[in-house]
Amino acid sequence: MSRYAVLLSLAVIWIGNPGELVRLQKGENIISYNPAQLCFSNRSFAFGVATAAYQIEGGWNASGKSESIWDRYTHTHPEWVYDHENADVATDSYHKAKEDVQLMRTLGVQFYRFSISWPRILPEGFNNKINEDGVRYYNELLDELEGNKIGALVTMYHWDLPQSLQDLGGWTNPIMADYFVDYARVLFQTFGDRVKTWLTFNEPLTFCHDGYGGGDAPGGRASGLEDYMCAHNVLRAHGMVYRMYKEEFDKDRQGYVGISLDMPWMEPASPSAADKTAAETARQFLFGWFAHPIFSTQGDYPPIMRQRIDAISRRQKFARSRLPSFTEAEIINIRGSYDFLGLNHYTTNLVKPGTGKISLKPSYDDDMGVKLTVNPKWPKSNSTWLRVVPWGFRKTLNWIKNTYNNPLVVVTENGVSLEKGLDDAKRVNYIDSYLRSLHAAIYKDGCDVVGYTHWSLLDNFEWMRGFSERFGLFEVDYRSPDRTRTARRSAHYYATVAKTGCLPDKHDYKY
Ligand code: GBH
Repeated sequence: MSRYAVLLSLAVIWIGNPGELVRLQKGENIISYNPAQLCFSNRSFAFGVATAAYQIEGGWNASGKSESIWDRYTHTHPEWVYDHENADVATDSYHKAKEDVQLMRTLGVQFYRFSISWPRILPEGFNNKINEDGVRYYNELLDELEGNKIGALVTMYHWDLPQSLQDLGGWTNPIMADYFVDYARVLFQTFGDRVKTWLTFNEPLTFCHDGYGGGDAPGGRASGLEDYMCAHNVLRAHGMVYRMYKEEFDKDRQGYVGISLDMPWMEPASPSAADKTAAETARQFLFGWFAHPIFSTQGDYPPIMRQRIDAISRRQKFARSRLPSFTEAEIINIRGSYDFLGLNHYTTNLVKPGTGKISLKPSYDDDMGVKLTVNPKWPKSNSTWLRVVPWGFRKTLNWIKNTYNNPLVVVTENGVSLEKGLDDAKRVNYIDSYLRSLHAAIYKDGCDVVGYTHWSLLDNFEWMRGFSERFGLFEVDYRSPDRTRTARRSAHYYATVAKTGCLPDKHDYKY
């Protein structure tokens, strides 16, 4: 078997044990690539699992926690959720920190990506009142992780805005950026001694586009307006938090702040020039919207968004573009505000140009002007939007490498939803095929990826789909008061990957 060396600029991020140094090195290194056995080189590549506060914690009003926009939404409009459920209890992880960490221990993962609930830490939304029991819970979780030598990658915002702040306009209100900075400062002060790797936001595309532009909480349903306002303030907030962290908390440059952005691969529906252009436009609208201001050398919104939205706004007789403008100072503040890029990747779409019709009513879809489809032959999952297309992962990573000068990437989510059941061979195949694609992106193409996070540790509340879509390595029995967790076949498979750093032969793990 031919063994050959690939020269790549190696950047190592250690999502280490809390309390230990998190180190980042950039330099030249040689990693050997052996196609016979796919290994992720050495322990500098980390495997983890992810969850999010609202989806697992439960304890929605326990010990001082206030209402989030998702509590309000699911309580007032249960019929908007597929199975009319809510996450009042969810997997009850608020009472099961120890048990959850034990699950991770059996997986042998190097880190846990979880999110902190803003309304649990700051019930008023503001930093005038800190909820001690909220702090206690995350301290307990961090202690437990440390005791089990599992690192922490912490998301500050995974969609559960305090309702009190939504009452002030939420992310459409520019002042929200200041309140987010106040919240982030509390997190750095309280947990920053142990947590060295942070994500400001999870998927602003989803919570701005689906939440403010569409029907997800808080249900703004103002596409082409509120979604752009939300994104604008989120980007400002992200830049401000990054700078604040570096100035106030990270003098010795041992901490890392990034953001998680989601990107389905956008594949041209045909090799035609029109389809290729449409696919690139879609990438810029979906990913570039957030990535261009932060990760490109120019900063600011992608030129194609500026052009299209300005022009369409004019045709709709708006006095100004519906896409807000940054000040020069904001552009500079946001540009380069990252230590790494968090990528959430699940699936692929085919892209061709849209009809070109522009309605009078503002619409993000009209602004983007493309038509997204899938190849009906691509294997299905239990989510309509998610088809299994492993090669799209490699293309996504290469596009990021080429577009943003090969930034340091941590895959912060990847996974698949299936029916209930422990023998989830399809999930094993999904992970295996996506990891092969990731491996090629790193060792054949030189993409600078240093970590992989599986979504999810366990089944949880899947937003608008309630409990009907299951993404867990561990199955959760929602009918048992204990919310009993049971390892699926994929948990055994993933444990082998996480413990050895190599992809086993499919029959080479115990189940
Ligand atoms: C992630 O988003 C989330 O970060 C995570 O919380 C979630 O549990 C996980 O995915 C699994 O879904 O129903 O047709 O309107 C992934 C990106 C964006 C995919 C919103 C689903 C809704 C499509 N998601 N999208 S649709």
